[in-house]
Amino acid sequence: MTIQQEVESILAALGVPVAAITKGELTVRTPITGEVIAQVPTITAEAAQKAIVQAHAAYLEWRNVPAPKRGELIRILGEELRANIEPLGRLVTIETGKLLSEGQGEVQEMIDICTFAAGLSRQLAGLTVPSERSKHRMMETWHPLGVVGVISAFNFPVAVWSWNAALALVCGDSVVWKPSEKTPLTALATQAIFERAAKKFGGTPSGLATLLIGDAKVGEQLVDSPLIPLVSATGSTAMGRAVAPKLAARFAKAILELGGNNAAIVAPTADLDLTLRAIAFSAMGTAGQRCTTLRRLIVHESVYDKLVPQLKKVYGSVVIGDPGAQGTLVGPLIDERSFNAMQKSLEEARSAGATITGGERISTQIDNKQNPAAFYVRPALVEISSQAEVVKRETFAPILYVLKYTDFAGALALHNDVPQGLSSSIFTMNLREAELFLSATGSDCGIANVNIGTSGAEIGGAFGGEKETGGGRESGSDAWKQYMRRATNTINYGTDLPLAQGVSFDI
Ligand code: UN1
Repeated sequence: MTIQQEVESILAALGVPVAAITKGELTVRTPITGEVIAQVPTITAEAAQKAIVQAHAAYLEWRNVPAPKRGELIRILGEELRANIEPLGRLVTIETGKLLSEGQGEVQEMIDICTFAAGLSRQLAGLTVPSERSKHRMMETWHPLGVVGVISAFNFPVAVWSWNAALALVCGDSVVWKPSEKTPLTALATQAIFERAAKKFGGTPSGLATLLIGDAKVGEQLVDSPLIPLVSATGSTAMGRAVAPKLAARFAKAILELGGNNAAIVAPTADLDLTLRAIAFSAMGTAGQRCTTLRRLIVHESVYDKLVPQLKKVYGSVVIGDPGAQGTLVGPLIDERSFNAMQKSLEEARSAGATITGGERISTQIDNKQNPAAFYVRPALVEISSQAEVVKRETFAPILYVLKYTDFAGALALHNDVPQGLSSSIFTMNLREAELFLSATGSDCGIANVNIGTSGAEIGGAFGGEKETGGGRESGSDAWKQYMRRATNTINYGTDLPLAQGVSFDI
């Protein structure tokens, strides 16, 4: 069976009609071989506008459904995803080039957020606040917000939708989704799975969760629509820079999950065996294409000569190739553009005096064929003496910059001296260093870890970062509050009308 045939059979089994993937203007390729696997129709501006209006109507209805009932829809969605973890995970692998276990892991992340959101649907609770006035009560109520626009990236093509959609839907919102143009197939499959869940639930307002496949213009429609009070956008810092001011200008809310330039400090007492394994997964996993990928390693001079040669060995021997094959650890880059960007950054690092191991293109035979349109690379280890401009930039590819440090304060300064602030780690057995790293004067990131890598966060915590990463938080903890509006209520159950702050106003 060819990859294209496999894609068609997976999609048919998941409920996506063949016409939805054969007769369109958007060309979809698999990064595994670079071959075309589908032609997907895109939406017109008028149809997108209609869909947004329909989503608004759906919200007006859905907000009246009790929250625990809304949670039931998401519980069913989780069950449907669980039943389809293998085919959907495989489709994620085909469309993004992730390993099979990473593709399935992504679907597991969707299932986990559904479990979380179903429970949350009974916990959308506000505080009761003591009033300064006699016979008064104050409380807060959380209400549904409206239509939530979701713009997602190719690297987590379906999990990011689920983080947003599962929360938004239990919160009483409707969702309009514009996926990456590189990954419309997994989006179509997810939409079909959602529709099946909605049917099992007993029907939902039409347009409750809508998929809009199109280019950046569709994203702009979401950003500009007065019917959309919240846009959750994942992608580059450049995209965030374009989107944020537009949302601010119309006082809409934004959840921005943009670039990361994640670092780990390896201290003198680090458990080097564990550290090595953690670095390998964080830096090379998903071919360096996670926003949480480890991009900078700050190593104490006393362990540098022990750790770095070991790392070089791992980088030199890691199996690169078909992400669907047993034993592969590094799959392809998403496309040629990504490969060129990687080479450009490596060139820049070389000019800045770096010593580079790896980074070259690897030719991989898949199905006994050479695939000139597929881009496999050996992950690059780049030893560099200072944080040159290229180190401060996020290159979405497997490049790990390695820096040496002498004192802990210097390591922390290096760590925070980049424009991005998503994820971070320290490897140490020294309690003082670990606690300092997590303190207010330590890592300035939204995620700070001890003795685990920067990537692979669980859904239970709030996910996102500071500075150019955009400041948004998705997924667990109290991220749900962004998908609702808070009303503060004061109730007078007495016969007097005392005014706050002791103001008198006798008429
Ligand atoms: C992303 O790369 O956009 O923490 C999300 C992780 C995953 C999510 C990454 N759970 O690596």
